[in-house]
Amino acid sequence: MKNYLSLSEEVKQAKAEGKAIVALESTIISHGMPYPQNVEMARDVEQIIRDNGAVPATIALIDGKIKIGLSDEELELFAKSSNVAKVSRRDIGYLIATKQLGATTVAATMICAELAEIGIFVTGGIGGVHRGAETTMDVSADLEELAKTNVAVVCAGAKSILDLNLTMEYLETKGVPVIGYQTDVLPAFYTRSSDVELTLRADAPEVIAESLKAKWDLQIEGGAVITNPIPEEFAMDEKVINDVIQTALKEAEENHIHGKDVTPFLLGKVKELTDGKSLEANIELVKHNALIGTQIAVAYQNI
Ligand code: PSU
Ligand code: MN
Repeated sequence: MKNYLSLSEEVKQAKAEGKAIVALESTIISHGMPYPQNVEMARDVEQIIRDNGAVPATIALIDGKIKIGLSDEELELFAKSSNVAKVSRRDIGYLIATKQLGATTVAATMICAELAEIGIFVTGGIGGVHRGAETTMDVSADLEELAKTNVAVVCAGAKSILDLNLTMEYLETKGVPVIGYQTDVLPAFYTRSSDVELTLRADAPEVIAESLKAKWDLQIEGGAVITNPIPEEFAMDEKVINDVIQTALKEAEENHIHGKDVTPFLLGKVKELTDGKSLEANIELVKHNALIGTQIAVAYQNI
C-alpha cells in the first residue's frame, strides 16, 4: 500500500522511544473557533501535552497526505485559511486524491489516529444526535466511528445544541463506553452537568487506561468517550447558555442550515450571542481535557 501517513519528527521520535502520544483534531481549529484564538488554543493545548509527559499529534490532510503532527506554520495555516474542508469519514479519500487542505472531525481524526496507532485523542466536544433528529436524521458520523474505531476520545461531554438523551441512547446501542471522569452525570460542555446519568465513572486516569486496555485486549472493537467536566471557574450559567442555544437553533432553522454546516453555524451563533464568553469557556475546557487526556495516555503507556 502507498504510504499515506506523514509523521512529524516529534511524533516519530516519540514512537521510537515508546513515549505516550495524544492525538488532536483540526476541525476544532478551522471550523470550531475564530482566528487568532483558534491557533493560540492549538498551541497551548500542544504545550500542555508536552509539559505533562506526552507528545501532541494534531492531525490534518495536507497535499495528499495524512499529517500526524503539525508544524507551527501548519497550525497557523489551518487557523487562518478559509479554504479548508471539513473532513469526516466520507471525505478522506477524495481529499487525499485532490490534495486539498482538510481539517479532520472527531470521526476522521479517530480513523487517522488508529492508522498511526495512537489510542488517545483529546478534543472539546463530540458530535451527536441533533435535536429534531427524528425528522432530520441528523446524527453525527462521530457516533458511528466511536462504534468501530479503537480510539478513546477525551471531551467535555456533548453540547446541548444536541439531544443528549438520544446521543446516549445511540452510544448505548452501539456498545460505546461513556466514562465520567470524576462525575456521575454527562457533562454538557459549557456546564459541568446535565440530567443524563452515566453508568460508568472513574476517579483516576489509571482506571480509565486499564479499562481501555482490557477492552482492546479482548478485541471488543470501537472507541470510548471519556467525559471530563469543564472546571468550575470557567463553567457558564445553565439558564443563560440554554437560552442562547435555543436562539441559535431557531436561527439555524430559519436560515435552512443543514449537513456539515449545522455544527459550525451553531458554534458561531453561540459565541456571538454570549459576547465571546462561550469561546473562553470552550478554550478552557479543551485545555483541561488536554491535561486529563495526557494523564490517561501516560498511564496507558505505563501499563
Ligand atoms: N463540537 C465542538 N467543536 C467542534 C466540533 C464539535 O464543540 O469543533 C466539531 C468536531 O470536529 C466534531 C464535528 O467532530 O464538529 C461534528 O460535526 P457534525 O455535527 O457535522 O458531525
Ligand atoms: Mn450532521
